[in-house]
Amino acid sequence: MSRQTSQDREVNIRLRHAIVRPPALNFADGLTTVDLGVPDYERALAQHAAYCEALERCGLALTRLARDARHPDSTFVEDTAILTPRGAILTRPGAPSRAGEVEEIRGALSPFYPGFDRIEPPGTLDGGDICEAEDRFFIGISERTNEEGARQLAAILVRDGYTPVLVDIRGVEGILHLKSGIACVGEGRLVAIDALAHDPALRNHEVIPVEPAEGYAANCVRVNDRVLVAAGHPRLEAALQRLGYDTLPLEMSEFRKMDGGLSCLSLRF
Ligand code: CIR
Repeated sequence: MSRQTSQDREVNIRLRHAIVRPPALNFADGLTTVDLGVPDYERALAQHAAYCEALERCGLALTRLARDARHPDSTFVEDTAILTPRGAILTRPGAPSRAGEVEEIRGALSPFYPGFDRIEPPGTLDGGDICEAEDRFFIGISERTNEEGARQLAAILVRDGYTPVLVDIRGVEGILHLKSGIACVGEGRLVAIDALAHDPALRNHEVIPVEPAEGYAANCVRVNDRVLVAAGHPRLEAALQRLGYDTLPLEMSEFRKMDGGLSCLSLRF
């Protein structure tokens, strides 16, 4: 492994790989809670292709999985596994229609990890509820991740030397997952929507607030030297740039219609 810079250590180790899966033709049959209309399939494919290209520009080698029409939400690969520099944990997605997505992801991760921990019944947990922030992991308890799933993951993380921090988002309106509302951009900083910005769980971080009109953009993603941001959110982008971040805006309109954000579209490690 190549030498890490001090900046790399602060955002954990430098990312090398990502797993992605384009949306299947029946992508619009997936789950959604928002009322933004039916996604345009061709546009979704084009946005996904631009997203993959952006990850490659950030230095990642991609494992591109085939489209999977058995699971209309399968483009949101992030929900199926938690990857840390010390191990891989297969999740147990909270939506029954997504349970079958995990096994195939295990196959795709097998070349990279010697073994896997798993979230076991009755635990449920979606990767979108887990936010890695240097040596701590925020674990959202949500409609998808139950207390038992959070407890199991916390035990695995403690075993591996990390600090788990639980954040109950069941009362927070308008977000499906914890990472719909917060993101770690490195250097001890979190981006957060209003409803979470003052949560005591975040007190060890500097919070970059996202104003309500730009709430969707809270799901941004630090990838090595860049921060991917959903296009059309100039105030958050400017705030990040003022702090020295090199932002990379990406069109996400079609994934947003299905409750998806930038982080959901890849597993990065
Ligand atoms: C779902 O409801 O499961 C998908 N339509 C969206 C999943 C988004 N995933 C994420 O935020 N990590």
